[in-house]
Amino acid sequence: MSKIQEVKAKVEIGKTKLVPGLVQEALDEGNAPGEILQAMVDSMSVVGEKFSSGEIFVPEMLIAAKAMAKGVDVLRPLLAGDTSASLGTCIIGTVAGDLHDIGKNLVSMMIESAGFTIVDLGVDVPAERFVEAIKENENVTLVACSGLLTTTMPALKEAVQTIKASGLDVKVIVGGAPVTPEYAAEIGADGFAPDAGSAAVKAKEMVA
Ligand code: B1M
Repeated sequence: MSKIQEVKAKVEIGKTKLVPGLVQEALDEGNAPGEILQAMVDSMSVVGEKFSSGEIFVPEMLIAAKAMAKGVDVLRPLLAGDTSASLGTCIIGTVAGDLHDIGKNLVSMMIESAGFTIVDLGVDVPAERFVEAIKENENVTLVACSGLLTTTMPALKEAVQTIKASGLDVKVIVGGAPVTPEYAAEIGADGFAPDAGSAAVKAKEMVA
């Protein structure tokens, strides 16, 4: 089994202590950080499928997520790149009712590397909290809202509409597995991205 396959297999079964070392070994073997990250993203798809089919339950899903987060920590310095430019501050969070943060953290890392200062509000963020954070922080140019559940898509809509109703001059980007470009447009977001890499590109375009 290649090191990348080992990383994938160990993330799937939530081997939190083993994953960082395996990720490092995969890097030492010359594998690209993006390739290792993709293997871990693929693991989470497998975990999701196993959860859907009743083969595993929430605790197993949770430890797999923790294992992936530990692996991402090893890759972070290699993926984050140059953070010297300043495109202003980006407030980021996962919307109310939603506790998923792996995708949001990847998006945060990539947007930071595009040249934004990040203020991460975490998960389960009420709509009004985004507005407070825009007011509390200097030079906020962008708000990034993540949502992973079909049941929290209305919370995404509420977040965007509350930010827009505040009259504050910021752009709003949304994304997450159930979000489509059509839904993003329908709820009044200024931008949408399907993944972390394109979120960084889009974020830059939006504030240019
Ligand atoms: Co949850 N969960 N989960 N879960 N979970 C999903 C999302 C699910 C698809 C699994 C399944 O059934 N197959 C399903 C949702 C179904 C649906 O809504 N239709 C689901 C469910 C049902 C639930 C619970 C309701 C289960 C329960 O309690 N019965 C519960 C809800 C809790 C809550 O939030 N209130 C729940 C709980 C959890 C855990 C806490 C155990 C854990 C999360 C831990 C954590 O995040 N710290 C968890 C996990 C791990 C998953 C899966 C397996 C993996 C998610 C993940 O991290 N993927 C997931 C199945 C799956 O995704 N296939 C599942 C990897 C990550 C890199 O991808 O987050 O999609 P993703 O992010 C991508 C893009 O979406 C995009 O870029 C990212 C990187 O490229 N993106 C953006 C994300 N945000 C963006 C923002 C942007 C732009 C792009 O701009 C701002």
